[in-house]
Amino acid sequence: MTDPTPISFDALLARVQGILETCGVRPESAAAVAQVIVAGERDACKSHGIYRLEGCLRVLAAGKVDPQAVPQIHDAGRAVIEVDAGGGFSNPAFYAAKDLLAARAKEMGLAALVIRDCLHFSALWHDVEALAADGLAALSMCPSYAFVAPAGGREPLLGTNPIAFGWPRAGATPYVFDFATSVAARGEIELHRRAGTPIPEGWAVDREGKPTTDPEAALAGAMLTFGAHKGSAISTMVELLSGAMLGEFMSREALDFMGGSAALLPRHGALVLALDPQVFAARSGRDPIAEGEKLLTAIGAQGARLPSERRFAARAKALRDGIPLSAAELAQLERFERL
Ligand code: NDP
Ligand code: PYC
Repeated sequence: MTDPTPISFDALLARVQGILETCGVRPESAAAVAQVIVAGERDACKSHGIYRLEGCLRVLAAGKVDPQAVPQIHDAGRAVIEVDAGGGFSNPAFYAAKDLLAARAKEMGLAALVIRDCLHFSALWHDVEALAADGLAALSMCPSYAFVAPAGGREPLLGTNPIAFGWPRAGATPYVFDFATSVAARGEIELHRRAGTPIPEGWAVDREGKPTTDPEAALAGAMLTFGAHKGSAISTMVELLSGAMLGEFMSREALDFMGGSAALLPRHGALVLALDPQVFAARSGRDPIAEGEKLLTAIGAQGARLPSERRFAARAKALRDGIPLSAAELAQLERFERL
């Protein structure tokens, strides 16, 4: 096997954006989608890095995402702001409304962004990290497509339903966690399938409901929630808050809309909450960021790592040395550039 070839963030960004534009995506949307894909690759989040480009191109070719959609903001000056992605990608819709969401959270203490009718394929840490950079705590969640069995069941019904949380820190990278409520993201299982490696025990059951470490059998069967009934309940909450409550697809409908195929990325809504810790703590006379710091440093003092520490370390390395791409990944990029 040959060593990976390093490529700079800007060079990879330009190539991914160029591929999307060639496939008909309007430049502003291509830029937003490329940012989140390349940031995932830079941070060594392979399941939502450049591997996702292939899925985006497949949905574009299937006509299940509008590449020219321009996000429309609906703002009545209240705590809930809506942005209609118009069947386009979620990332440009988020970035179209992000500054308004942050300003409203600072004005009112908390504000919510409802993203309607979007093609959602990406990692969520990108959104909460951007809000934490504005001094805000943030929660982001969305349904996905129904490949996960509820705890105690064996039929796929829930999505891999990611949830991310961000908390600002003074002079440090924010506290951010971001995970699928299934044991692993579906993308992780797909990467095992491609590599021909087994998945760890406890990730999935086969069509007969039997535990499996075979990625093919897992993709054909049902994925499992993390933490048994606890993850199942959190996943259900994600369906209710970012599906039912918004009047947007839950994961079952999202899968049906894509013809029952995981080859196409899911289309539904998303919910992003932004909270200003300074507003919440104002009457206490205490500094919420300094208070939070006591906990976060105490965790580190035990030798435990914080979520996203691995990601931030990977980012620093990639920005210094380049983003390592395998020969197969480079060949695929070149193939897409010839489309
Ligand atoms: P992981 O299990 O890889 O990571 C989950 C989180 O836990 C990360 O914040 C990670 O930080 C942190 N973490 C991992 N190990 C430790 C540890 N030992 N100590 C402390 N923290 C730790 O994520 P998933 O596979 O569940 O999800 C991957 C991505 O997939 C997410 O970004 C998610 O948004 C995305 N996704 C998107 C979906 C969609 O529909 N759009 C659906 C499902 C998932 P670190 O990164 O630093 O390791
Ligand atoms: O990895 O489960 C996943 C996923 C679904 C949609 C985007 N990512």
